[in-house]
Amino acid sequence: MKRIALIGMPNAGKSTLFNRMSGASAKVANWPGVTVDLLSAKLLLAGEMAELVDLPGIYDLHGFSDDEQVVRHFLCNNSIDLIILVANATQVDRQLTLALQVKSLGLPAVLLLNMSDEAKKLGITIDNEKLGDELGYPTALLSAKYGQGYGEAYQLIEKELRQSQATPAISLEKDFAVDQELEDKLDQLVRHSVDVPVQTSHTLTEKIDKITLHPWLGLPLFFATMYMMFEAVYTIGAPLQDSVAWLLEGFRDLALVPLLSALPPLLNSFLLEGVFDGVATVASFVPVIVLFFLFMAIIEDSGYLSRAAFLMDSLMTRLGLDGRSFVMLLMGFGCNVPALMGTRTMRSRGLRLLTMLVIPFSLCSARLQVFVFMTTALFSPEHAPIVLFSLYLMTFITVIITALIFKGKFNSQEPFALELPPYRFPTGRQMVLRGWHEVRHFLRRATKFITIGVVLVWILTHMPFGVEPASAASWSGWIGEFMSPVLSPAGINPELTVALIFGFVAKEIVIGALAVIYGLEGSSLMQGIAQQIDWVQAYSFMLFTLLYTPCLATIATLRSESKSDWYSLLAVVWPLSLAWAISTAFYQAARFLGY
Ligand SMILES: Nc1nc2c(ncn2[C@@H]2O[C@H](COP(=O)(O)OP(=O)(O)OP(=O)(O)O)[C@@H](O)[C@H]2O)c(=O)[nH]1
Ligand SMILES: [Mg+2]
Repeated sequence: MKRIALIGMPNAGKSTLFNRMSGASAKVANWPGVTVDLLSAKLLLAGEMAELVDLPGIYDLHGFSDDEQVVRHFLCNNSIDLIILVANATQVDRQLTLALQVKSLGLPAVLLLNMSDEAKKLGITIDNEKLGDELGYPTALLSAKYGQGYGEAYQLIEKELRQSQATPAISLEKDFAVDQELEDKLDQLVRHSVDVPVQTSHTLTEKIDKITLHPWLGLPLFFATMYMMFEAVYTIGAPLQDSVAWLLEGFRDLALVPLLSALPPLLNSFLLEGVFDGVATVASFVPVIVLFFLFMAIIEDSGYLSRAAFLMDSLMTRLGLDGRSFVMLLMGFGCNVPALMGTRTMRSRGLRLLTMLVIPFSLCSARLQVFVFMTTALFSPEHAPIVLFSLYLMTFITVIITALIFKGKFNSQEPFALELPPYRFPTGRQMVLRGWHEVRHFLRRATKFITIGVVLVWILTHMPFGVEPASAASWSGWIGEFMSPVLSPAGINPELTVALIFGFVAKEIVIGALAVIYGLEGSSLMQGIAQQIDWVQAYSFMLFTLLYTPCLATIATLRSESKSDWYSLLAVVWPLSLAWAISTAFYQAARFLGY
């Protein structure tokens, strides 16, 4: 099978093109360093199946950060039939160095000058035929996002692929042409075929930046935006969740209950109160999660992330972190795993380890489900969004505490230069892809962890045979009892304890587990819990859920990215201790104050 690789500088639009060509839903965002790992897809090109590989962005082939190593490693270990060089057409003068390096290695390639829509708006004209002739690579103008020039680019790729011979894996030790020589060549290329108006500026971007980057308005505006986003997720999401839960309840009562009634009671309870209640309770949150990711997509794809990095950089530096760490924390609101991997762009190991230590405090979408559930059950609709936002603030408080304590141990001097990309607006297509990606991600986790988790919880609550489910005599009762000296100071009762234990595997299981433990589902589960615990206990439980040891996938990623057992142990034990300390302090203080 022929192999094609996408190579280009960060944020040039490789993943956008990859998605367009293969129909995949690789993550796209207006931030350099989104793709940090190989991603491949198969597609029919020039009459045969080909493998298309999306790679992390690189500034040049000499780079040594972990994401750049991925590219080097790929080039050195795979034969490649064609390289698609993706360059940002508004920055040809800087982006062609890479093309020249690839050329000097003698690799077959086509050059696509992407973002031609932006170049056009800026009045930049590029004679792509001439540029291609001088460079020695077929060249086309393209807008991967909006589709202009896509047909031509596609034909070009097919034509080259038919002609090209696989080149064996290359050795990057090989000397490139001397850099000065490349520089001169680049100068000449640009002078002959690119016409840039004397003054180019993204005027709209500049206007917006006057407000968003305002010295004292910028940060409050940023936090207000985030608050509005969470408020919107809650106010739109909670009713959506409600309706899905209502539909699932209807399905249960009208179809499942009669259907399963002939089964022996224990099996009936296993299927209905174990598998169905558990999984359905978690599934009812899918709309909230999709909604949340659509908002995140707007923030990420607009370029506001880079502004956040800019605004927070000096504060973060005082904590031993930098603007990129802050952006990774925000990305962690979606899922901690890709955020942890996103730190690969950092060259300093100290900075990387410290950032990876704080990312798991980021309130990910799995935890969001638990909190939407708990706040809806125990707080009024006016208070719920504020409670939710306070948990997001808690993320930052614990990040600050952690960074201050550990910054001496993981220090770094890596300078961080930030380029602010122009504002871009996500297209409907990108939003649909993103939403779909999240639904699939959920289904994968559902089949992998959530079902197994709720089944295990059912077994624990119903064994040994004949006990009152989830009573003190059941296995789960024993576990809750056993752990109670540790968790009762935090106001966490035995039922919640069992849910927390399973939340260690994946945080979504927490609500699934509660459904199974209480033998209830949907709105009746919320009422059931509201009768059992008060808001102080609920908030303490949420604090614990937010902060304690991240899920298994996060731990596995921490281990594989750090390659250190000691570090991984620290990353498990520290959040667990902090979770206990903070929830206990909160609970005791609240009770002391008479709440
Ligand atoms: N205006 C415009 N924006 C584009 C185009 N192609 C991509 N973008 C935007 O550019 C940004 C970066 O796109 P990505 O596809 O994530 O870029 P990438 O090269 O994969 O970036 P890394 O993975 O970080 O190396 C996103 O905001 C895209 O929506 C285009 O043709 N025109
Ligand atoms: Mg990418």
